[in-house]
Amino acid sequence: MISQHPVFARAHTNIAVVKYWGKANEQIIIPQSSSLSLTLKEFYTDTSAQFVNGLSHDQIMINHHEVNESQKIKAVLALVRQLAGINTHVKINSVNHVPTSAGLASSASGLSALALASSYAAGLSLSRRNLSRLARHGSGSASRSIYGGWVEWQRGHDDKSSYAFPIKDPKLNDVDMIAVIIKKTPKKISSRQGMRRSVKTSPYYQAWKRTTAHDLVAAVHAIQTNDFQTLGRVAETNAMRMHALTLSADPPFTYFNGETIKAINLVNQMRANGIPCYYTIDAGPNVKIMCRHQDRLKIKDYLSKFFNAKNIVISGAGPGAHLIKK
Ligand code: 2P0
Repeated sequence: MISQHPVFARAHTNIAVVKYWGKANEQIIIPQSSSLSLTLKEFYTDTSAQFVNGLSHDQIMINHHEVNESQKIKAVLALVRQLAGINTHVKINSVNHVPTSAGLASSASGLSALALASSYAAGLSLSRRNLSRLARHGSGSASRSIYGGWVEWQRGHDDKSSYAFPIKDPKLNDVDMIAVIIKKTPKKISSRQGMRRSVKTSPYYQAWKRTTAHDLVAAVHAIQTNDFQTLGRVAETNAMRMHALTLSADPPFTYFNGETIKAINLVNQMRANGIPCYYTIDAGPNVKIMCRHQDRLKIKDYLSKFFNAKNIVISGAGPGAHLIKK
């Protein structure tokens, strides 16, 4: 039965250490390869959902603005209605505590929170696995934000087999991510367009698929054996190889800007000075620096000499998507 009251859910973003960059099926979002991420405590989306009889259309508010055209949101809502056997329209209110479209994966937290809030509001009680599959239909990376901590999204080969799950027995439990927020304006080439172009035109795409499969195995092993150095090396290499797919596409493009390169150089300097830290970069100019909790403040202090301290945000691991009371 559909809920008579709004249902509130919170989901946190995640940052991939082994990246998802390309779809095998664009319709239902089956990726070309598996990926691995850490869910982050400091960045999240709160979403409420209520199906209301007699409503003539879906009313969707994101950050207090009405949104009409969102393929990602429509994909999730269509599936929820199909699963619940209803035609009722819905009121959605979503607020990001993440800079939208700044390469900090607001779609991961947003679509994950939407999957939980809307399915629950429609009277469904989905398992975590099915929530992950539902969120995946909205946005690939959202499938991982259903869970907290270290999470793998297994590629699978169809709708049923492509879902995320938490890494078993993680031993690396003191990793923080330091986000250097370089630019908050929306990017010119969406992840969706960028990955499509890379799959279609980069001559390196097959090499990426081969190497990223090895990276995944190495990263999982590093997490399970408390091997921070290996995880960091794998994450950096994997991120740079992902960005090589944008540089090698036709026409080529990049999400980096000058400040991105500056942050990369600073990480290399800190490491040369004996501070263990590694960078990763998503589909935007921001740089996220992976470190152990004990080193986070000295890294922030050092970065603050070169970037505005307000734009340097430290986050530990966060929880999976959950319902909240308002
Ligand atoms: C990731 N990114 O693994 C990769 C790394 C960005 C770079 O997943 O088309 O919003 O909605 O499935 O998940 C961002 O892309 O793309 C992303 P869609 P999504 O986190």
